[in-house]
Amino acid sequence: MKLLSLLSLSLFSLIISSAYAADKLVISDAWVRATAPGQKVGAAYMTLKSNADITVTKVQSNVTGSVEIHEMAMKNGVMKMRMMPSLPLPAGKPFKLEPGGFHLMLFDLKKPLQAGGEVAFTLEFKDKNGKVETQKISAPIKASGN
Ligand SMILES: [Cu+2]
Repeated sequence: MKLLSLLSLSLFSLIISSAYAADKLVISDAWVRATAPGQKVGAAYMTLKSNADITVTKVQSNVTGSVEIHEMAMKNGVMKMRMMPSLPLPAGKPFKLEPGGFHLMLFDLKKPLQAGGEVAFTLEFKDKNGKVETQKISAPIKASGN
């Protein structure tokens, strides 16, 4: 009996710790803008929220080998995009990648992204101790965000 309760206790803590790891980075409202035939560049949007201070260091996708984190901002009256080598996410604060702002840029698309399809992403991030983890998400392809 004692052994059994000890076992269930360790099982319980195992479940708690794995749930915590999975919840560290929560991704919601992800979508990818459909592209026209011949269009080689696409964009993806999502809301990122972490329960700890983390930095997103790398994004991978199944539709292209080249994904960059971009910031879009008005500079001297001109809309410009800037590549972010990494994206710091403060704990508990939702961070939106949305049209006209931050986004994921998908380069060298092998084929058009058609509405109704899905794109898989893997986000790699590290915590403040440098521990690297990944989070996967599947994002629907849509003509617009609505
Ligand atoms: Cu861009």
